[in-house]
Amino acid sequence: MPQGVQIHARVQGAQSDILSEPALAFLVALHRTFNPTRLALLDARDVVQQRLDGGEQLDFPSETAHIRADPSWVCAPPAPGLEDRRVEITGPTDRKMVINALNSGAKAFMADFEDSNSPSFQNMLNGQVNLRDAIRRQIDFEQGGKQYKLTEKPATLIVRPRGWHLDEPRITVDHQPMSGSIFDFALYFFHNAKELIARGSGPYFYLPKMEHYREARLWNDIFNFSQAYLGIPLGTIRATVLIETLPAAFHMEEILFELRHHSSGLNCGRWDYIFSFIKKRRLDKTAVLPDRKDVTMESGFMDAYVRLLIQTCHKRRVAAMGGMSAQIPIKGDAKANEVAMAKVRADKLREVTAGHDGTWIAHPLINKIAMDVFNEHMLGPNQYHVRREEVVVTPKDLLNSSVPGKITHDGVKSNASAALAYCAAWISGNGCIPLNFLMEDAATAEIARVQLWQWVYHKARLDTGHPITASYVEGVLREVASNVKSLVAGVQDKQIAIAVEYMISQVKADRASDFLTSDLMPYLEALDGGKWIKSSL
Ligand SMILES: *[C@@H]1O[C@H](CO)[C@@H](O)[C@H](O)[C@H]1NC(C)=O
Ligand SMILES: *[C@@H]1O[C@H](CO)[C@@H](O)[C@H](O)[C@H]1NC(C)=O
Ligand SMILES: CC(=O)N[C@H]1CO[C@H](CO)[C@@H](O)[C@@H]1O
Repeated sequence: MPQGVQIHARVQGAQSDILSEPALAFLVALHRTFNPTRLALLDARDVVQQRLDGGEQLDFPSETAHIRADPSWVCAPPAPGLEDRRVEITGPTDRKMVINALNSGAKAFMADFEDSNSPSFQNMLNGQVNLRDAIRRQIDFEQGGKQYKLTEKPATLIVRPRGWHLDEPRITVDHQPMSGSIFDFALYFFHNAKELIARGSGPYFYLPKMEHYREARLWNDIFNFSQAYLGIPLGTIRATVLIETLPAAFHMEEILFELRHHSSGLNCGRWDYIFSFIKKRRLDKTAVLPDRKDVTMESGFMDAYVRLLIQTCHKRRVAAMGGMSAQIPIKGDAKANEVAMAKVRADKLREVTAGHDGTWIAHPLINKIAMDVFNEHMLGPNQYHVRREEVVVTPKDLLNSSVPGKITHDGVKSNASAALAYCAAWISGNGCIPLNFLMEDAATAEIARVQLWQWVYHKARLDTGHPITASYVEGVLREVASNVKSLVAGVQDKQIAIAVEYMISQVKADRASDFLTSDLMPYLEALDGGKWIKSSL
């Protein structure tokens, strides 16, 4: 073990190949070089939040006006396997899912260590093992008479590491927890970059939840360092940044600029964006939103951000990726299924006609629907020529919170139920659950959590005039708790009880927490058979 490293959880079987001595040495080098910057950038987020709490409004940064005004710079050309991204499938990294997603017919698979994954150490390490084996085509297996086998031309693999705010508390370096982002990125890169290049692909990433262009600069510095460390050419890595926080919408050009040697575009992370919109403007009474189902892509602030993202990406010649429709197929009810699939089709049509170069799906059976829409309306590999020069998006547009809709008892109830079900599942080691035929991940659960907080904090009222008080929401949470077991397979009473207490404490809090995934992290300890140190956050 390199000096200064400690592992605080059980590591067994193939997992120990992932945490090999040279891989740990790489983690240590990255941690010592870059973790101080990460911590400083997280502190800077708090400073921005305090200013917003004090009534300041977000704006495009003045110090980088010259970067936005300079038409001459463009991003790196598409790397092998990323030339045409019309449909990308996303999902966690279990072995079966990895095979099904790579075989789905989608152009790319975003293998997710982030919001659709519960970050128990077992999940993180097994995911690395599965990706390593998939890249080397050593992943085929048989179970219950069924063959799981990679096809000849699997999707291009893109990996999403955790965001900057998450620690990896099971590994400490010099008694400090590692960064979850660095851990996920580094292990995947270290074990697979050369193999991917040799097979005609490359190390590709999706980068989540950034809030400032300096956070993109940190990623770029890590990319340069890592490519030099392994001796592969600078500019081999590609990264698509999810624009899914409100502050990042004001930094789109700067984020592309920082990553321009490694950028493969931006993506509209719509669910986290709604979550961030509520959270960043938590004290702003004018930002209170109606029921989650009313906050659609046509809402003023959502529409403005989509248009600005497409315009920005095409100006800099990279992909403007669309987002996820959460609908999944409804088996055994043809009529309901047709309604759900029509929603997916309409959403994909909106994206392709707006100028997006590709979109996301959460289920293999949706691939054909999305593919048909894009094939019909996007004839070449991308739509970079759709420049959207007519688009003018102002800060006011990005902050336009006038969304038609109401807050209803049903809205409170279904959000309470979604938040509880998700938190309970997450604690049990599952980060992605189908609920009422929608795929819920951490981002959608986060919307439910902060909406409940926002309505209580701002003393909002239901459409009936009934005040939304903490005790009313507490009553709803306790009432719907009894249904959670029937909603999600495999959760235990203890986990539901933790979720209920957590959500009640959130609703009553003076401020909702930043992330449920940080708050609930200590409960995952039980799954890892070890006693790891508490997260530093
Ligand atoms: C990172 O690498 C690129 C080449 O891909 C180079 O142009 C750039 O200057 C490097 N950045 C830093 C901060 O070293
Ligand atoms: C805000 O967005 C709505 C669409 O949801 C739009 O009708 C309205 O004109 C916008 N308001 C302003 C001030 O631009
Ligand atoms: C009415 C409303 O907005 N309810 C949403 C709350 O969250 C659940 C969980 O996914 C959704 O299904 C509802 O649409």
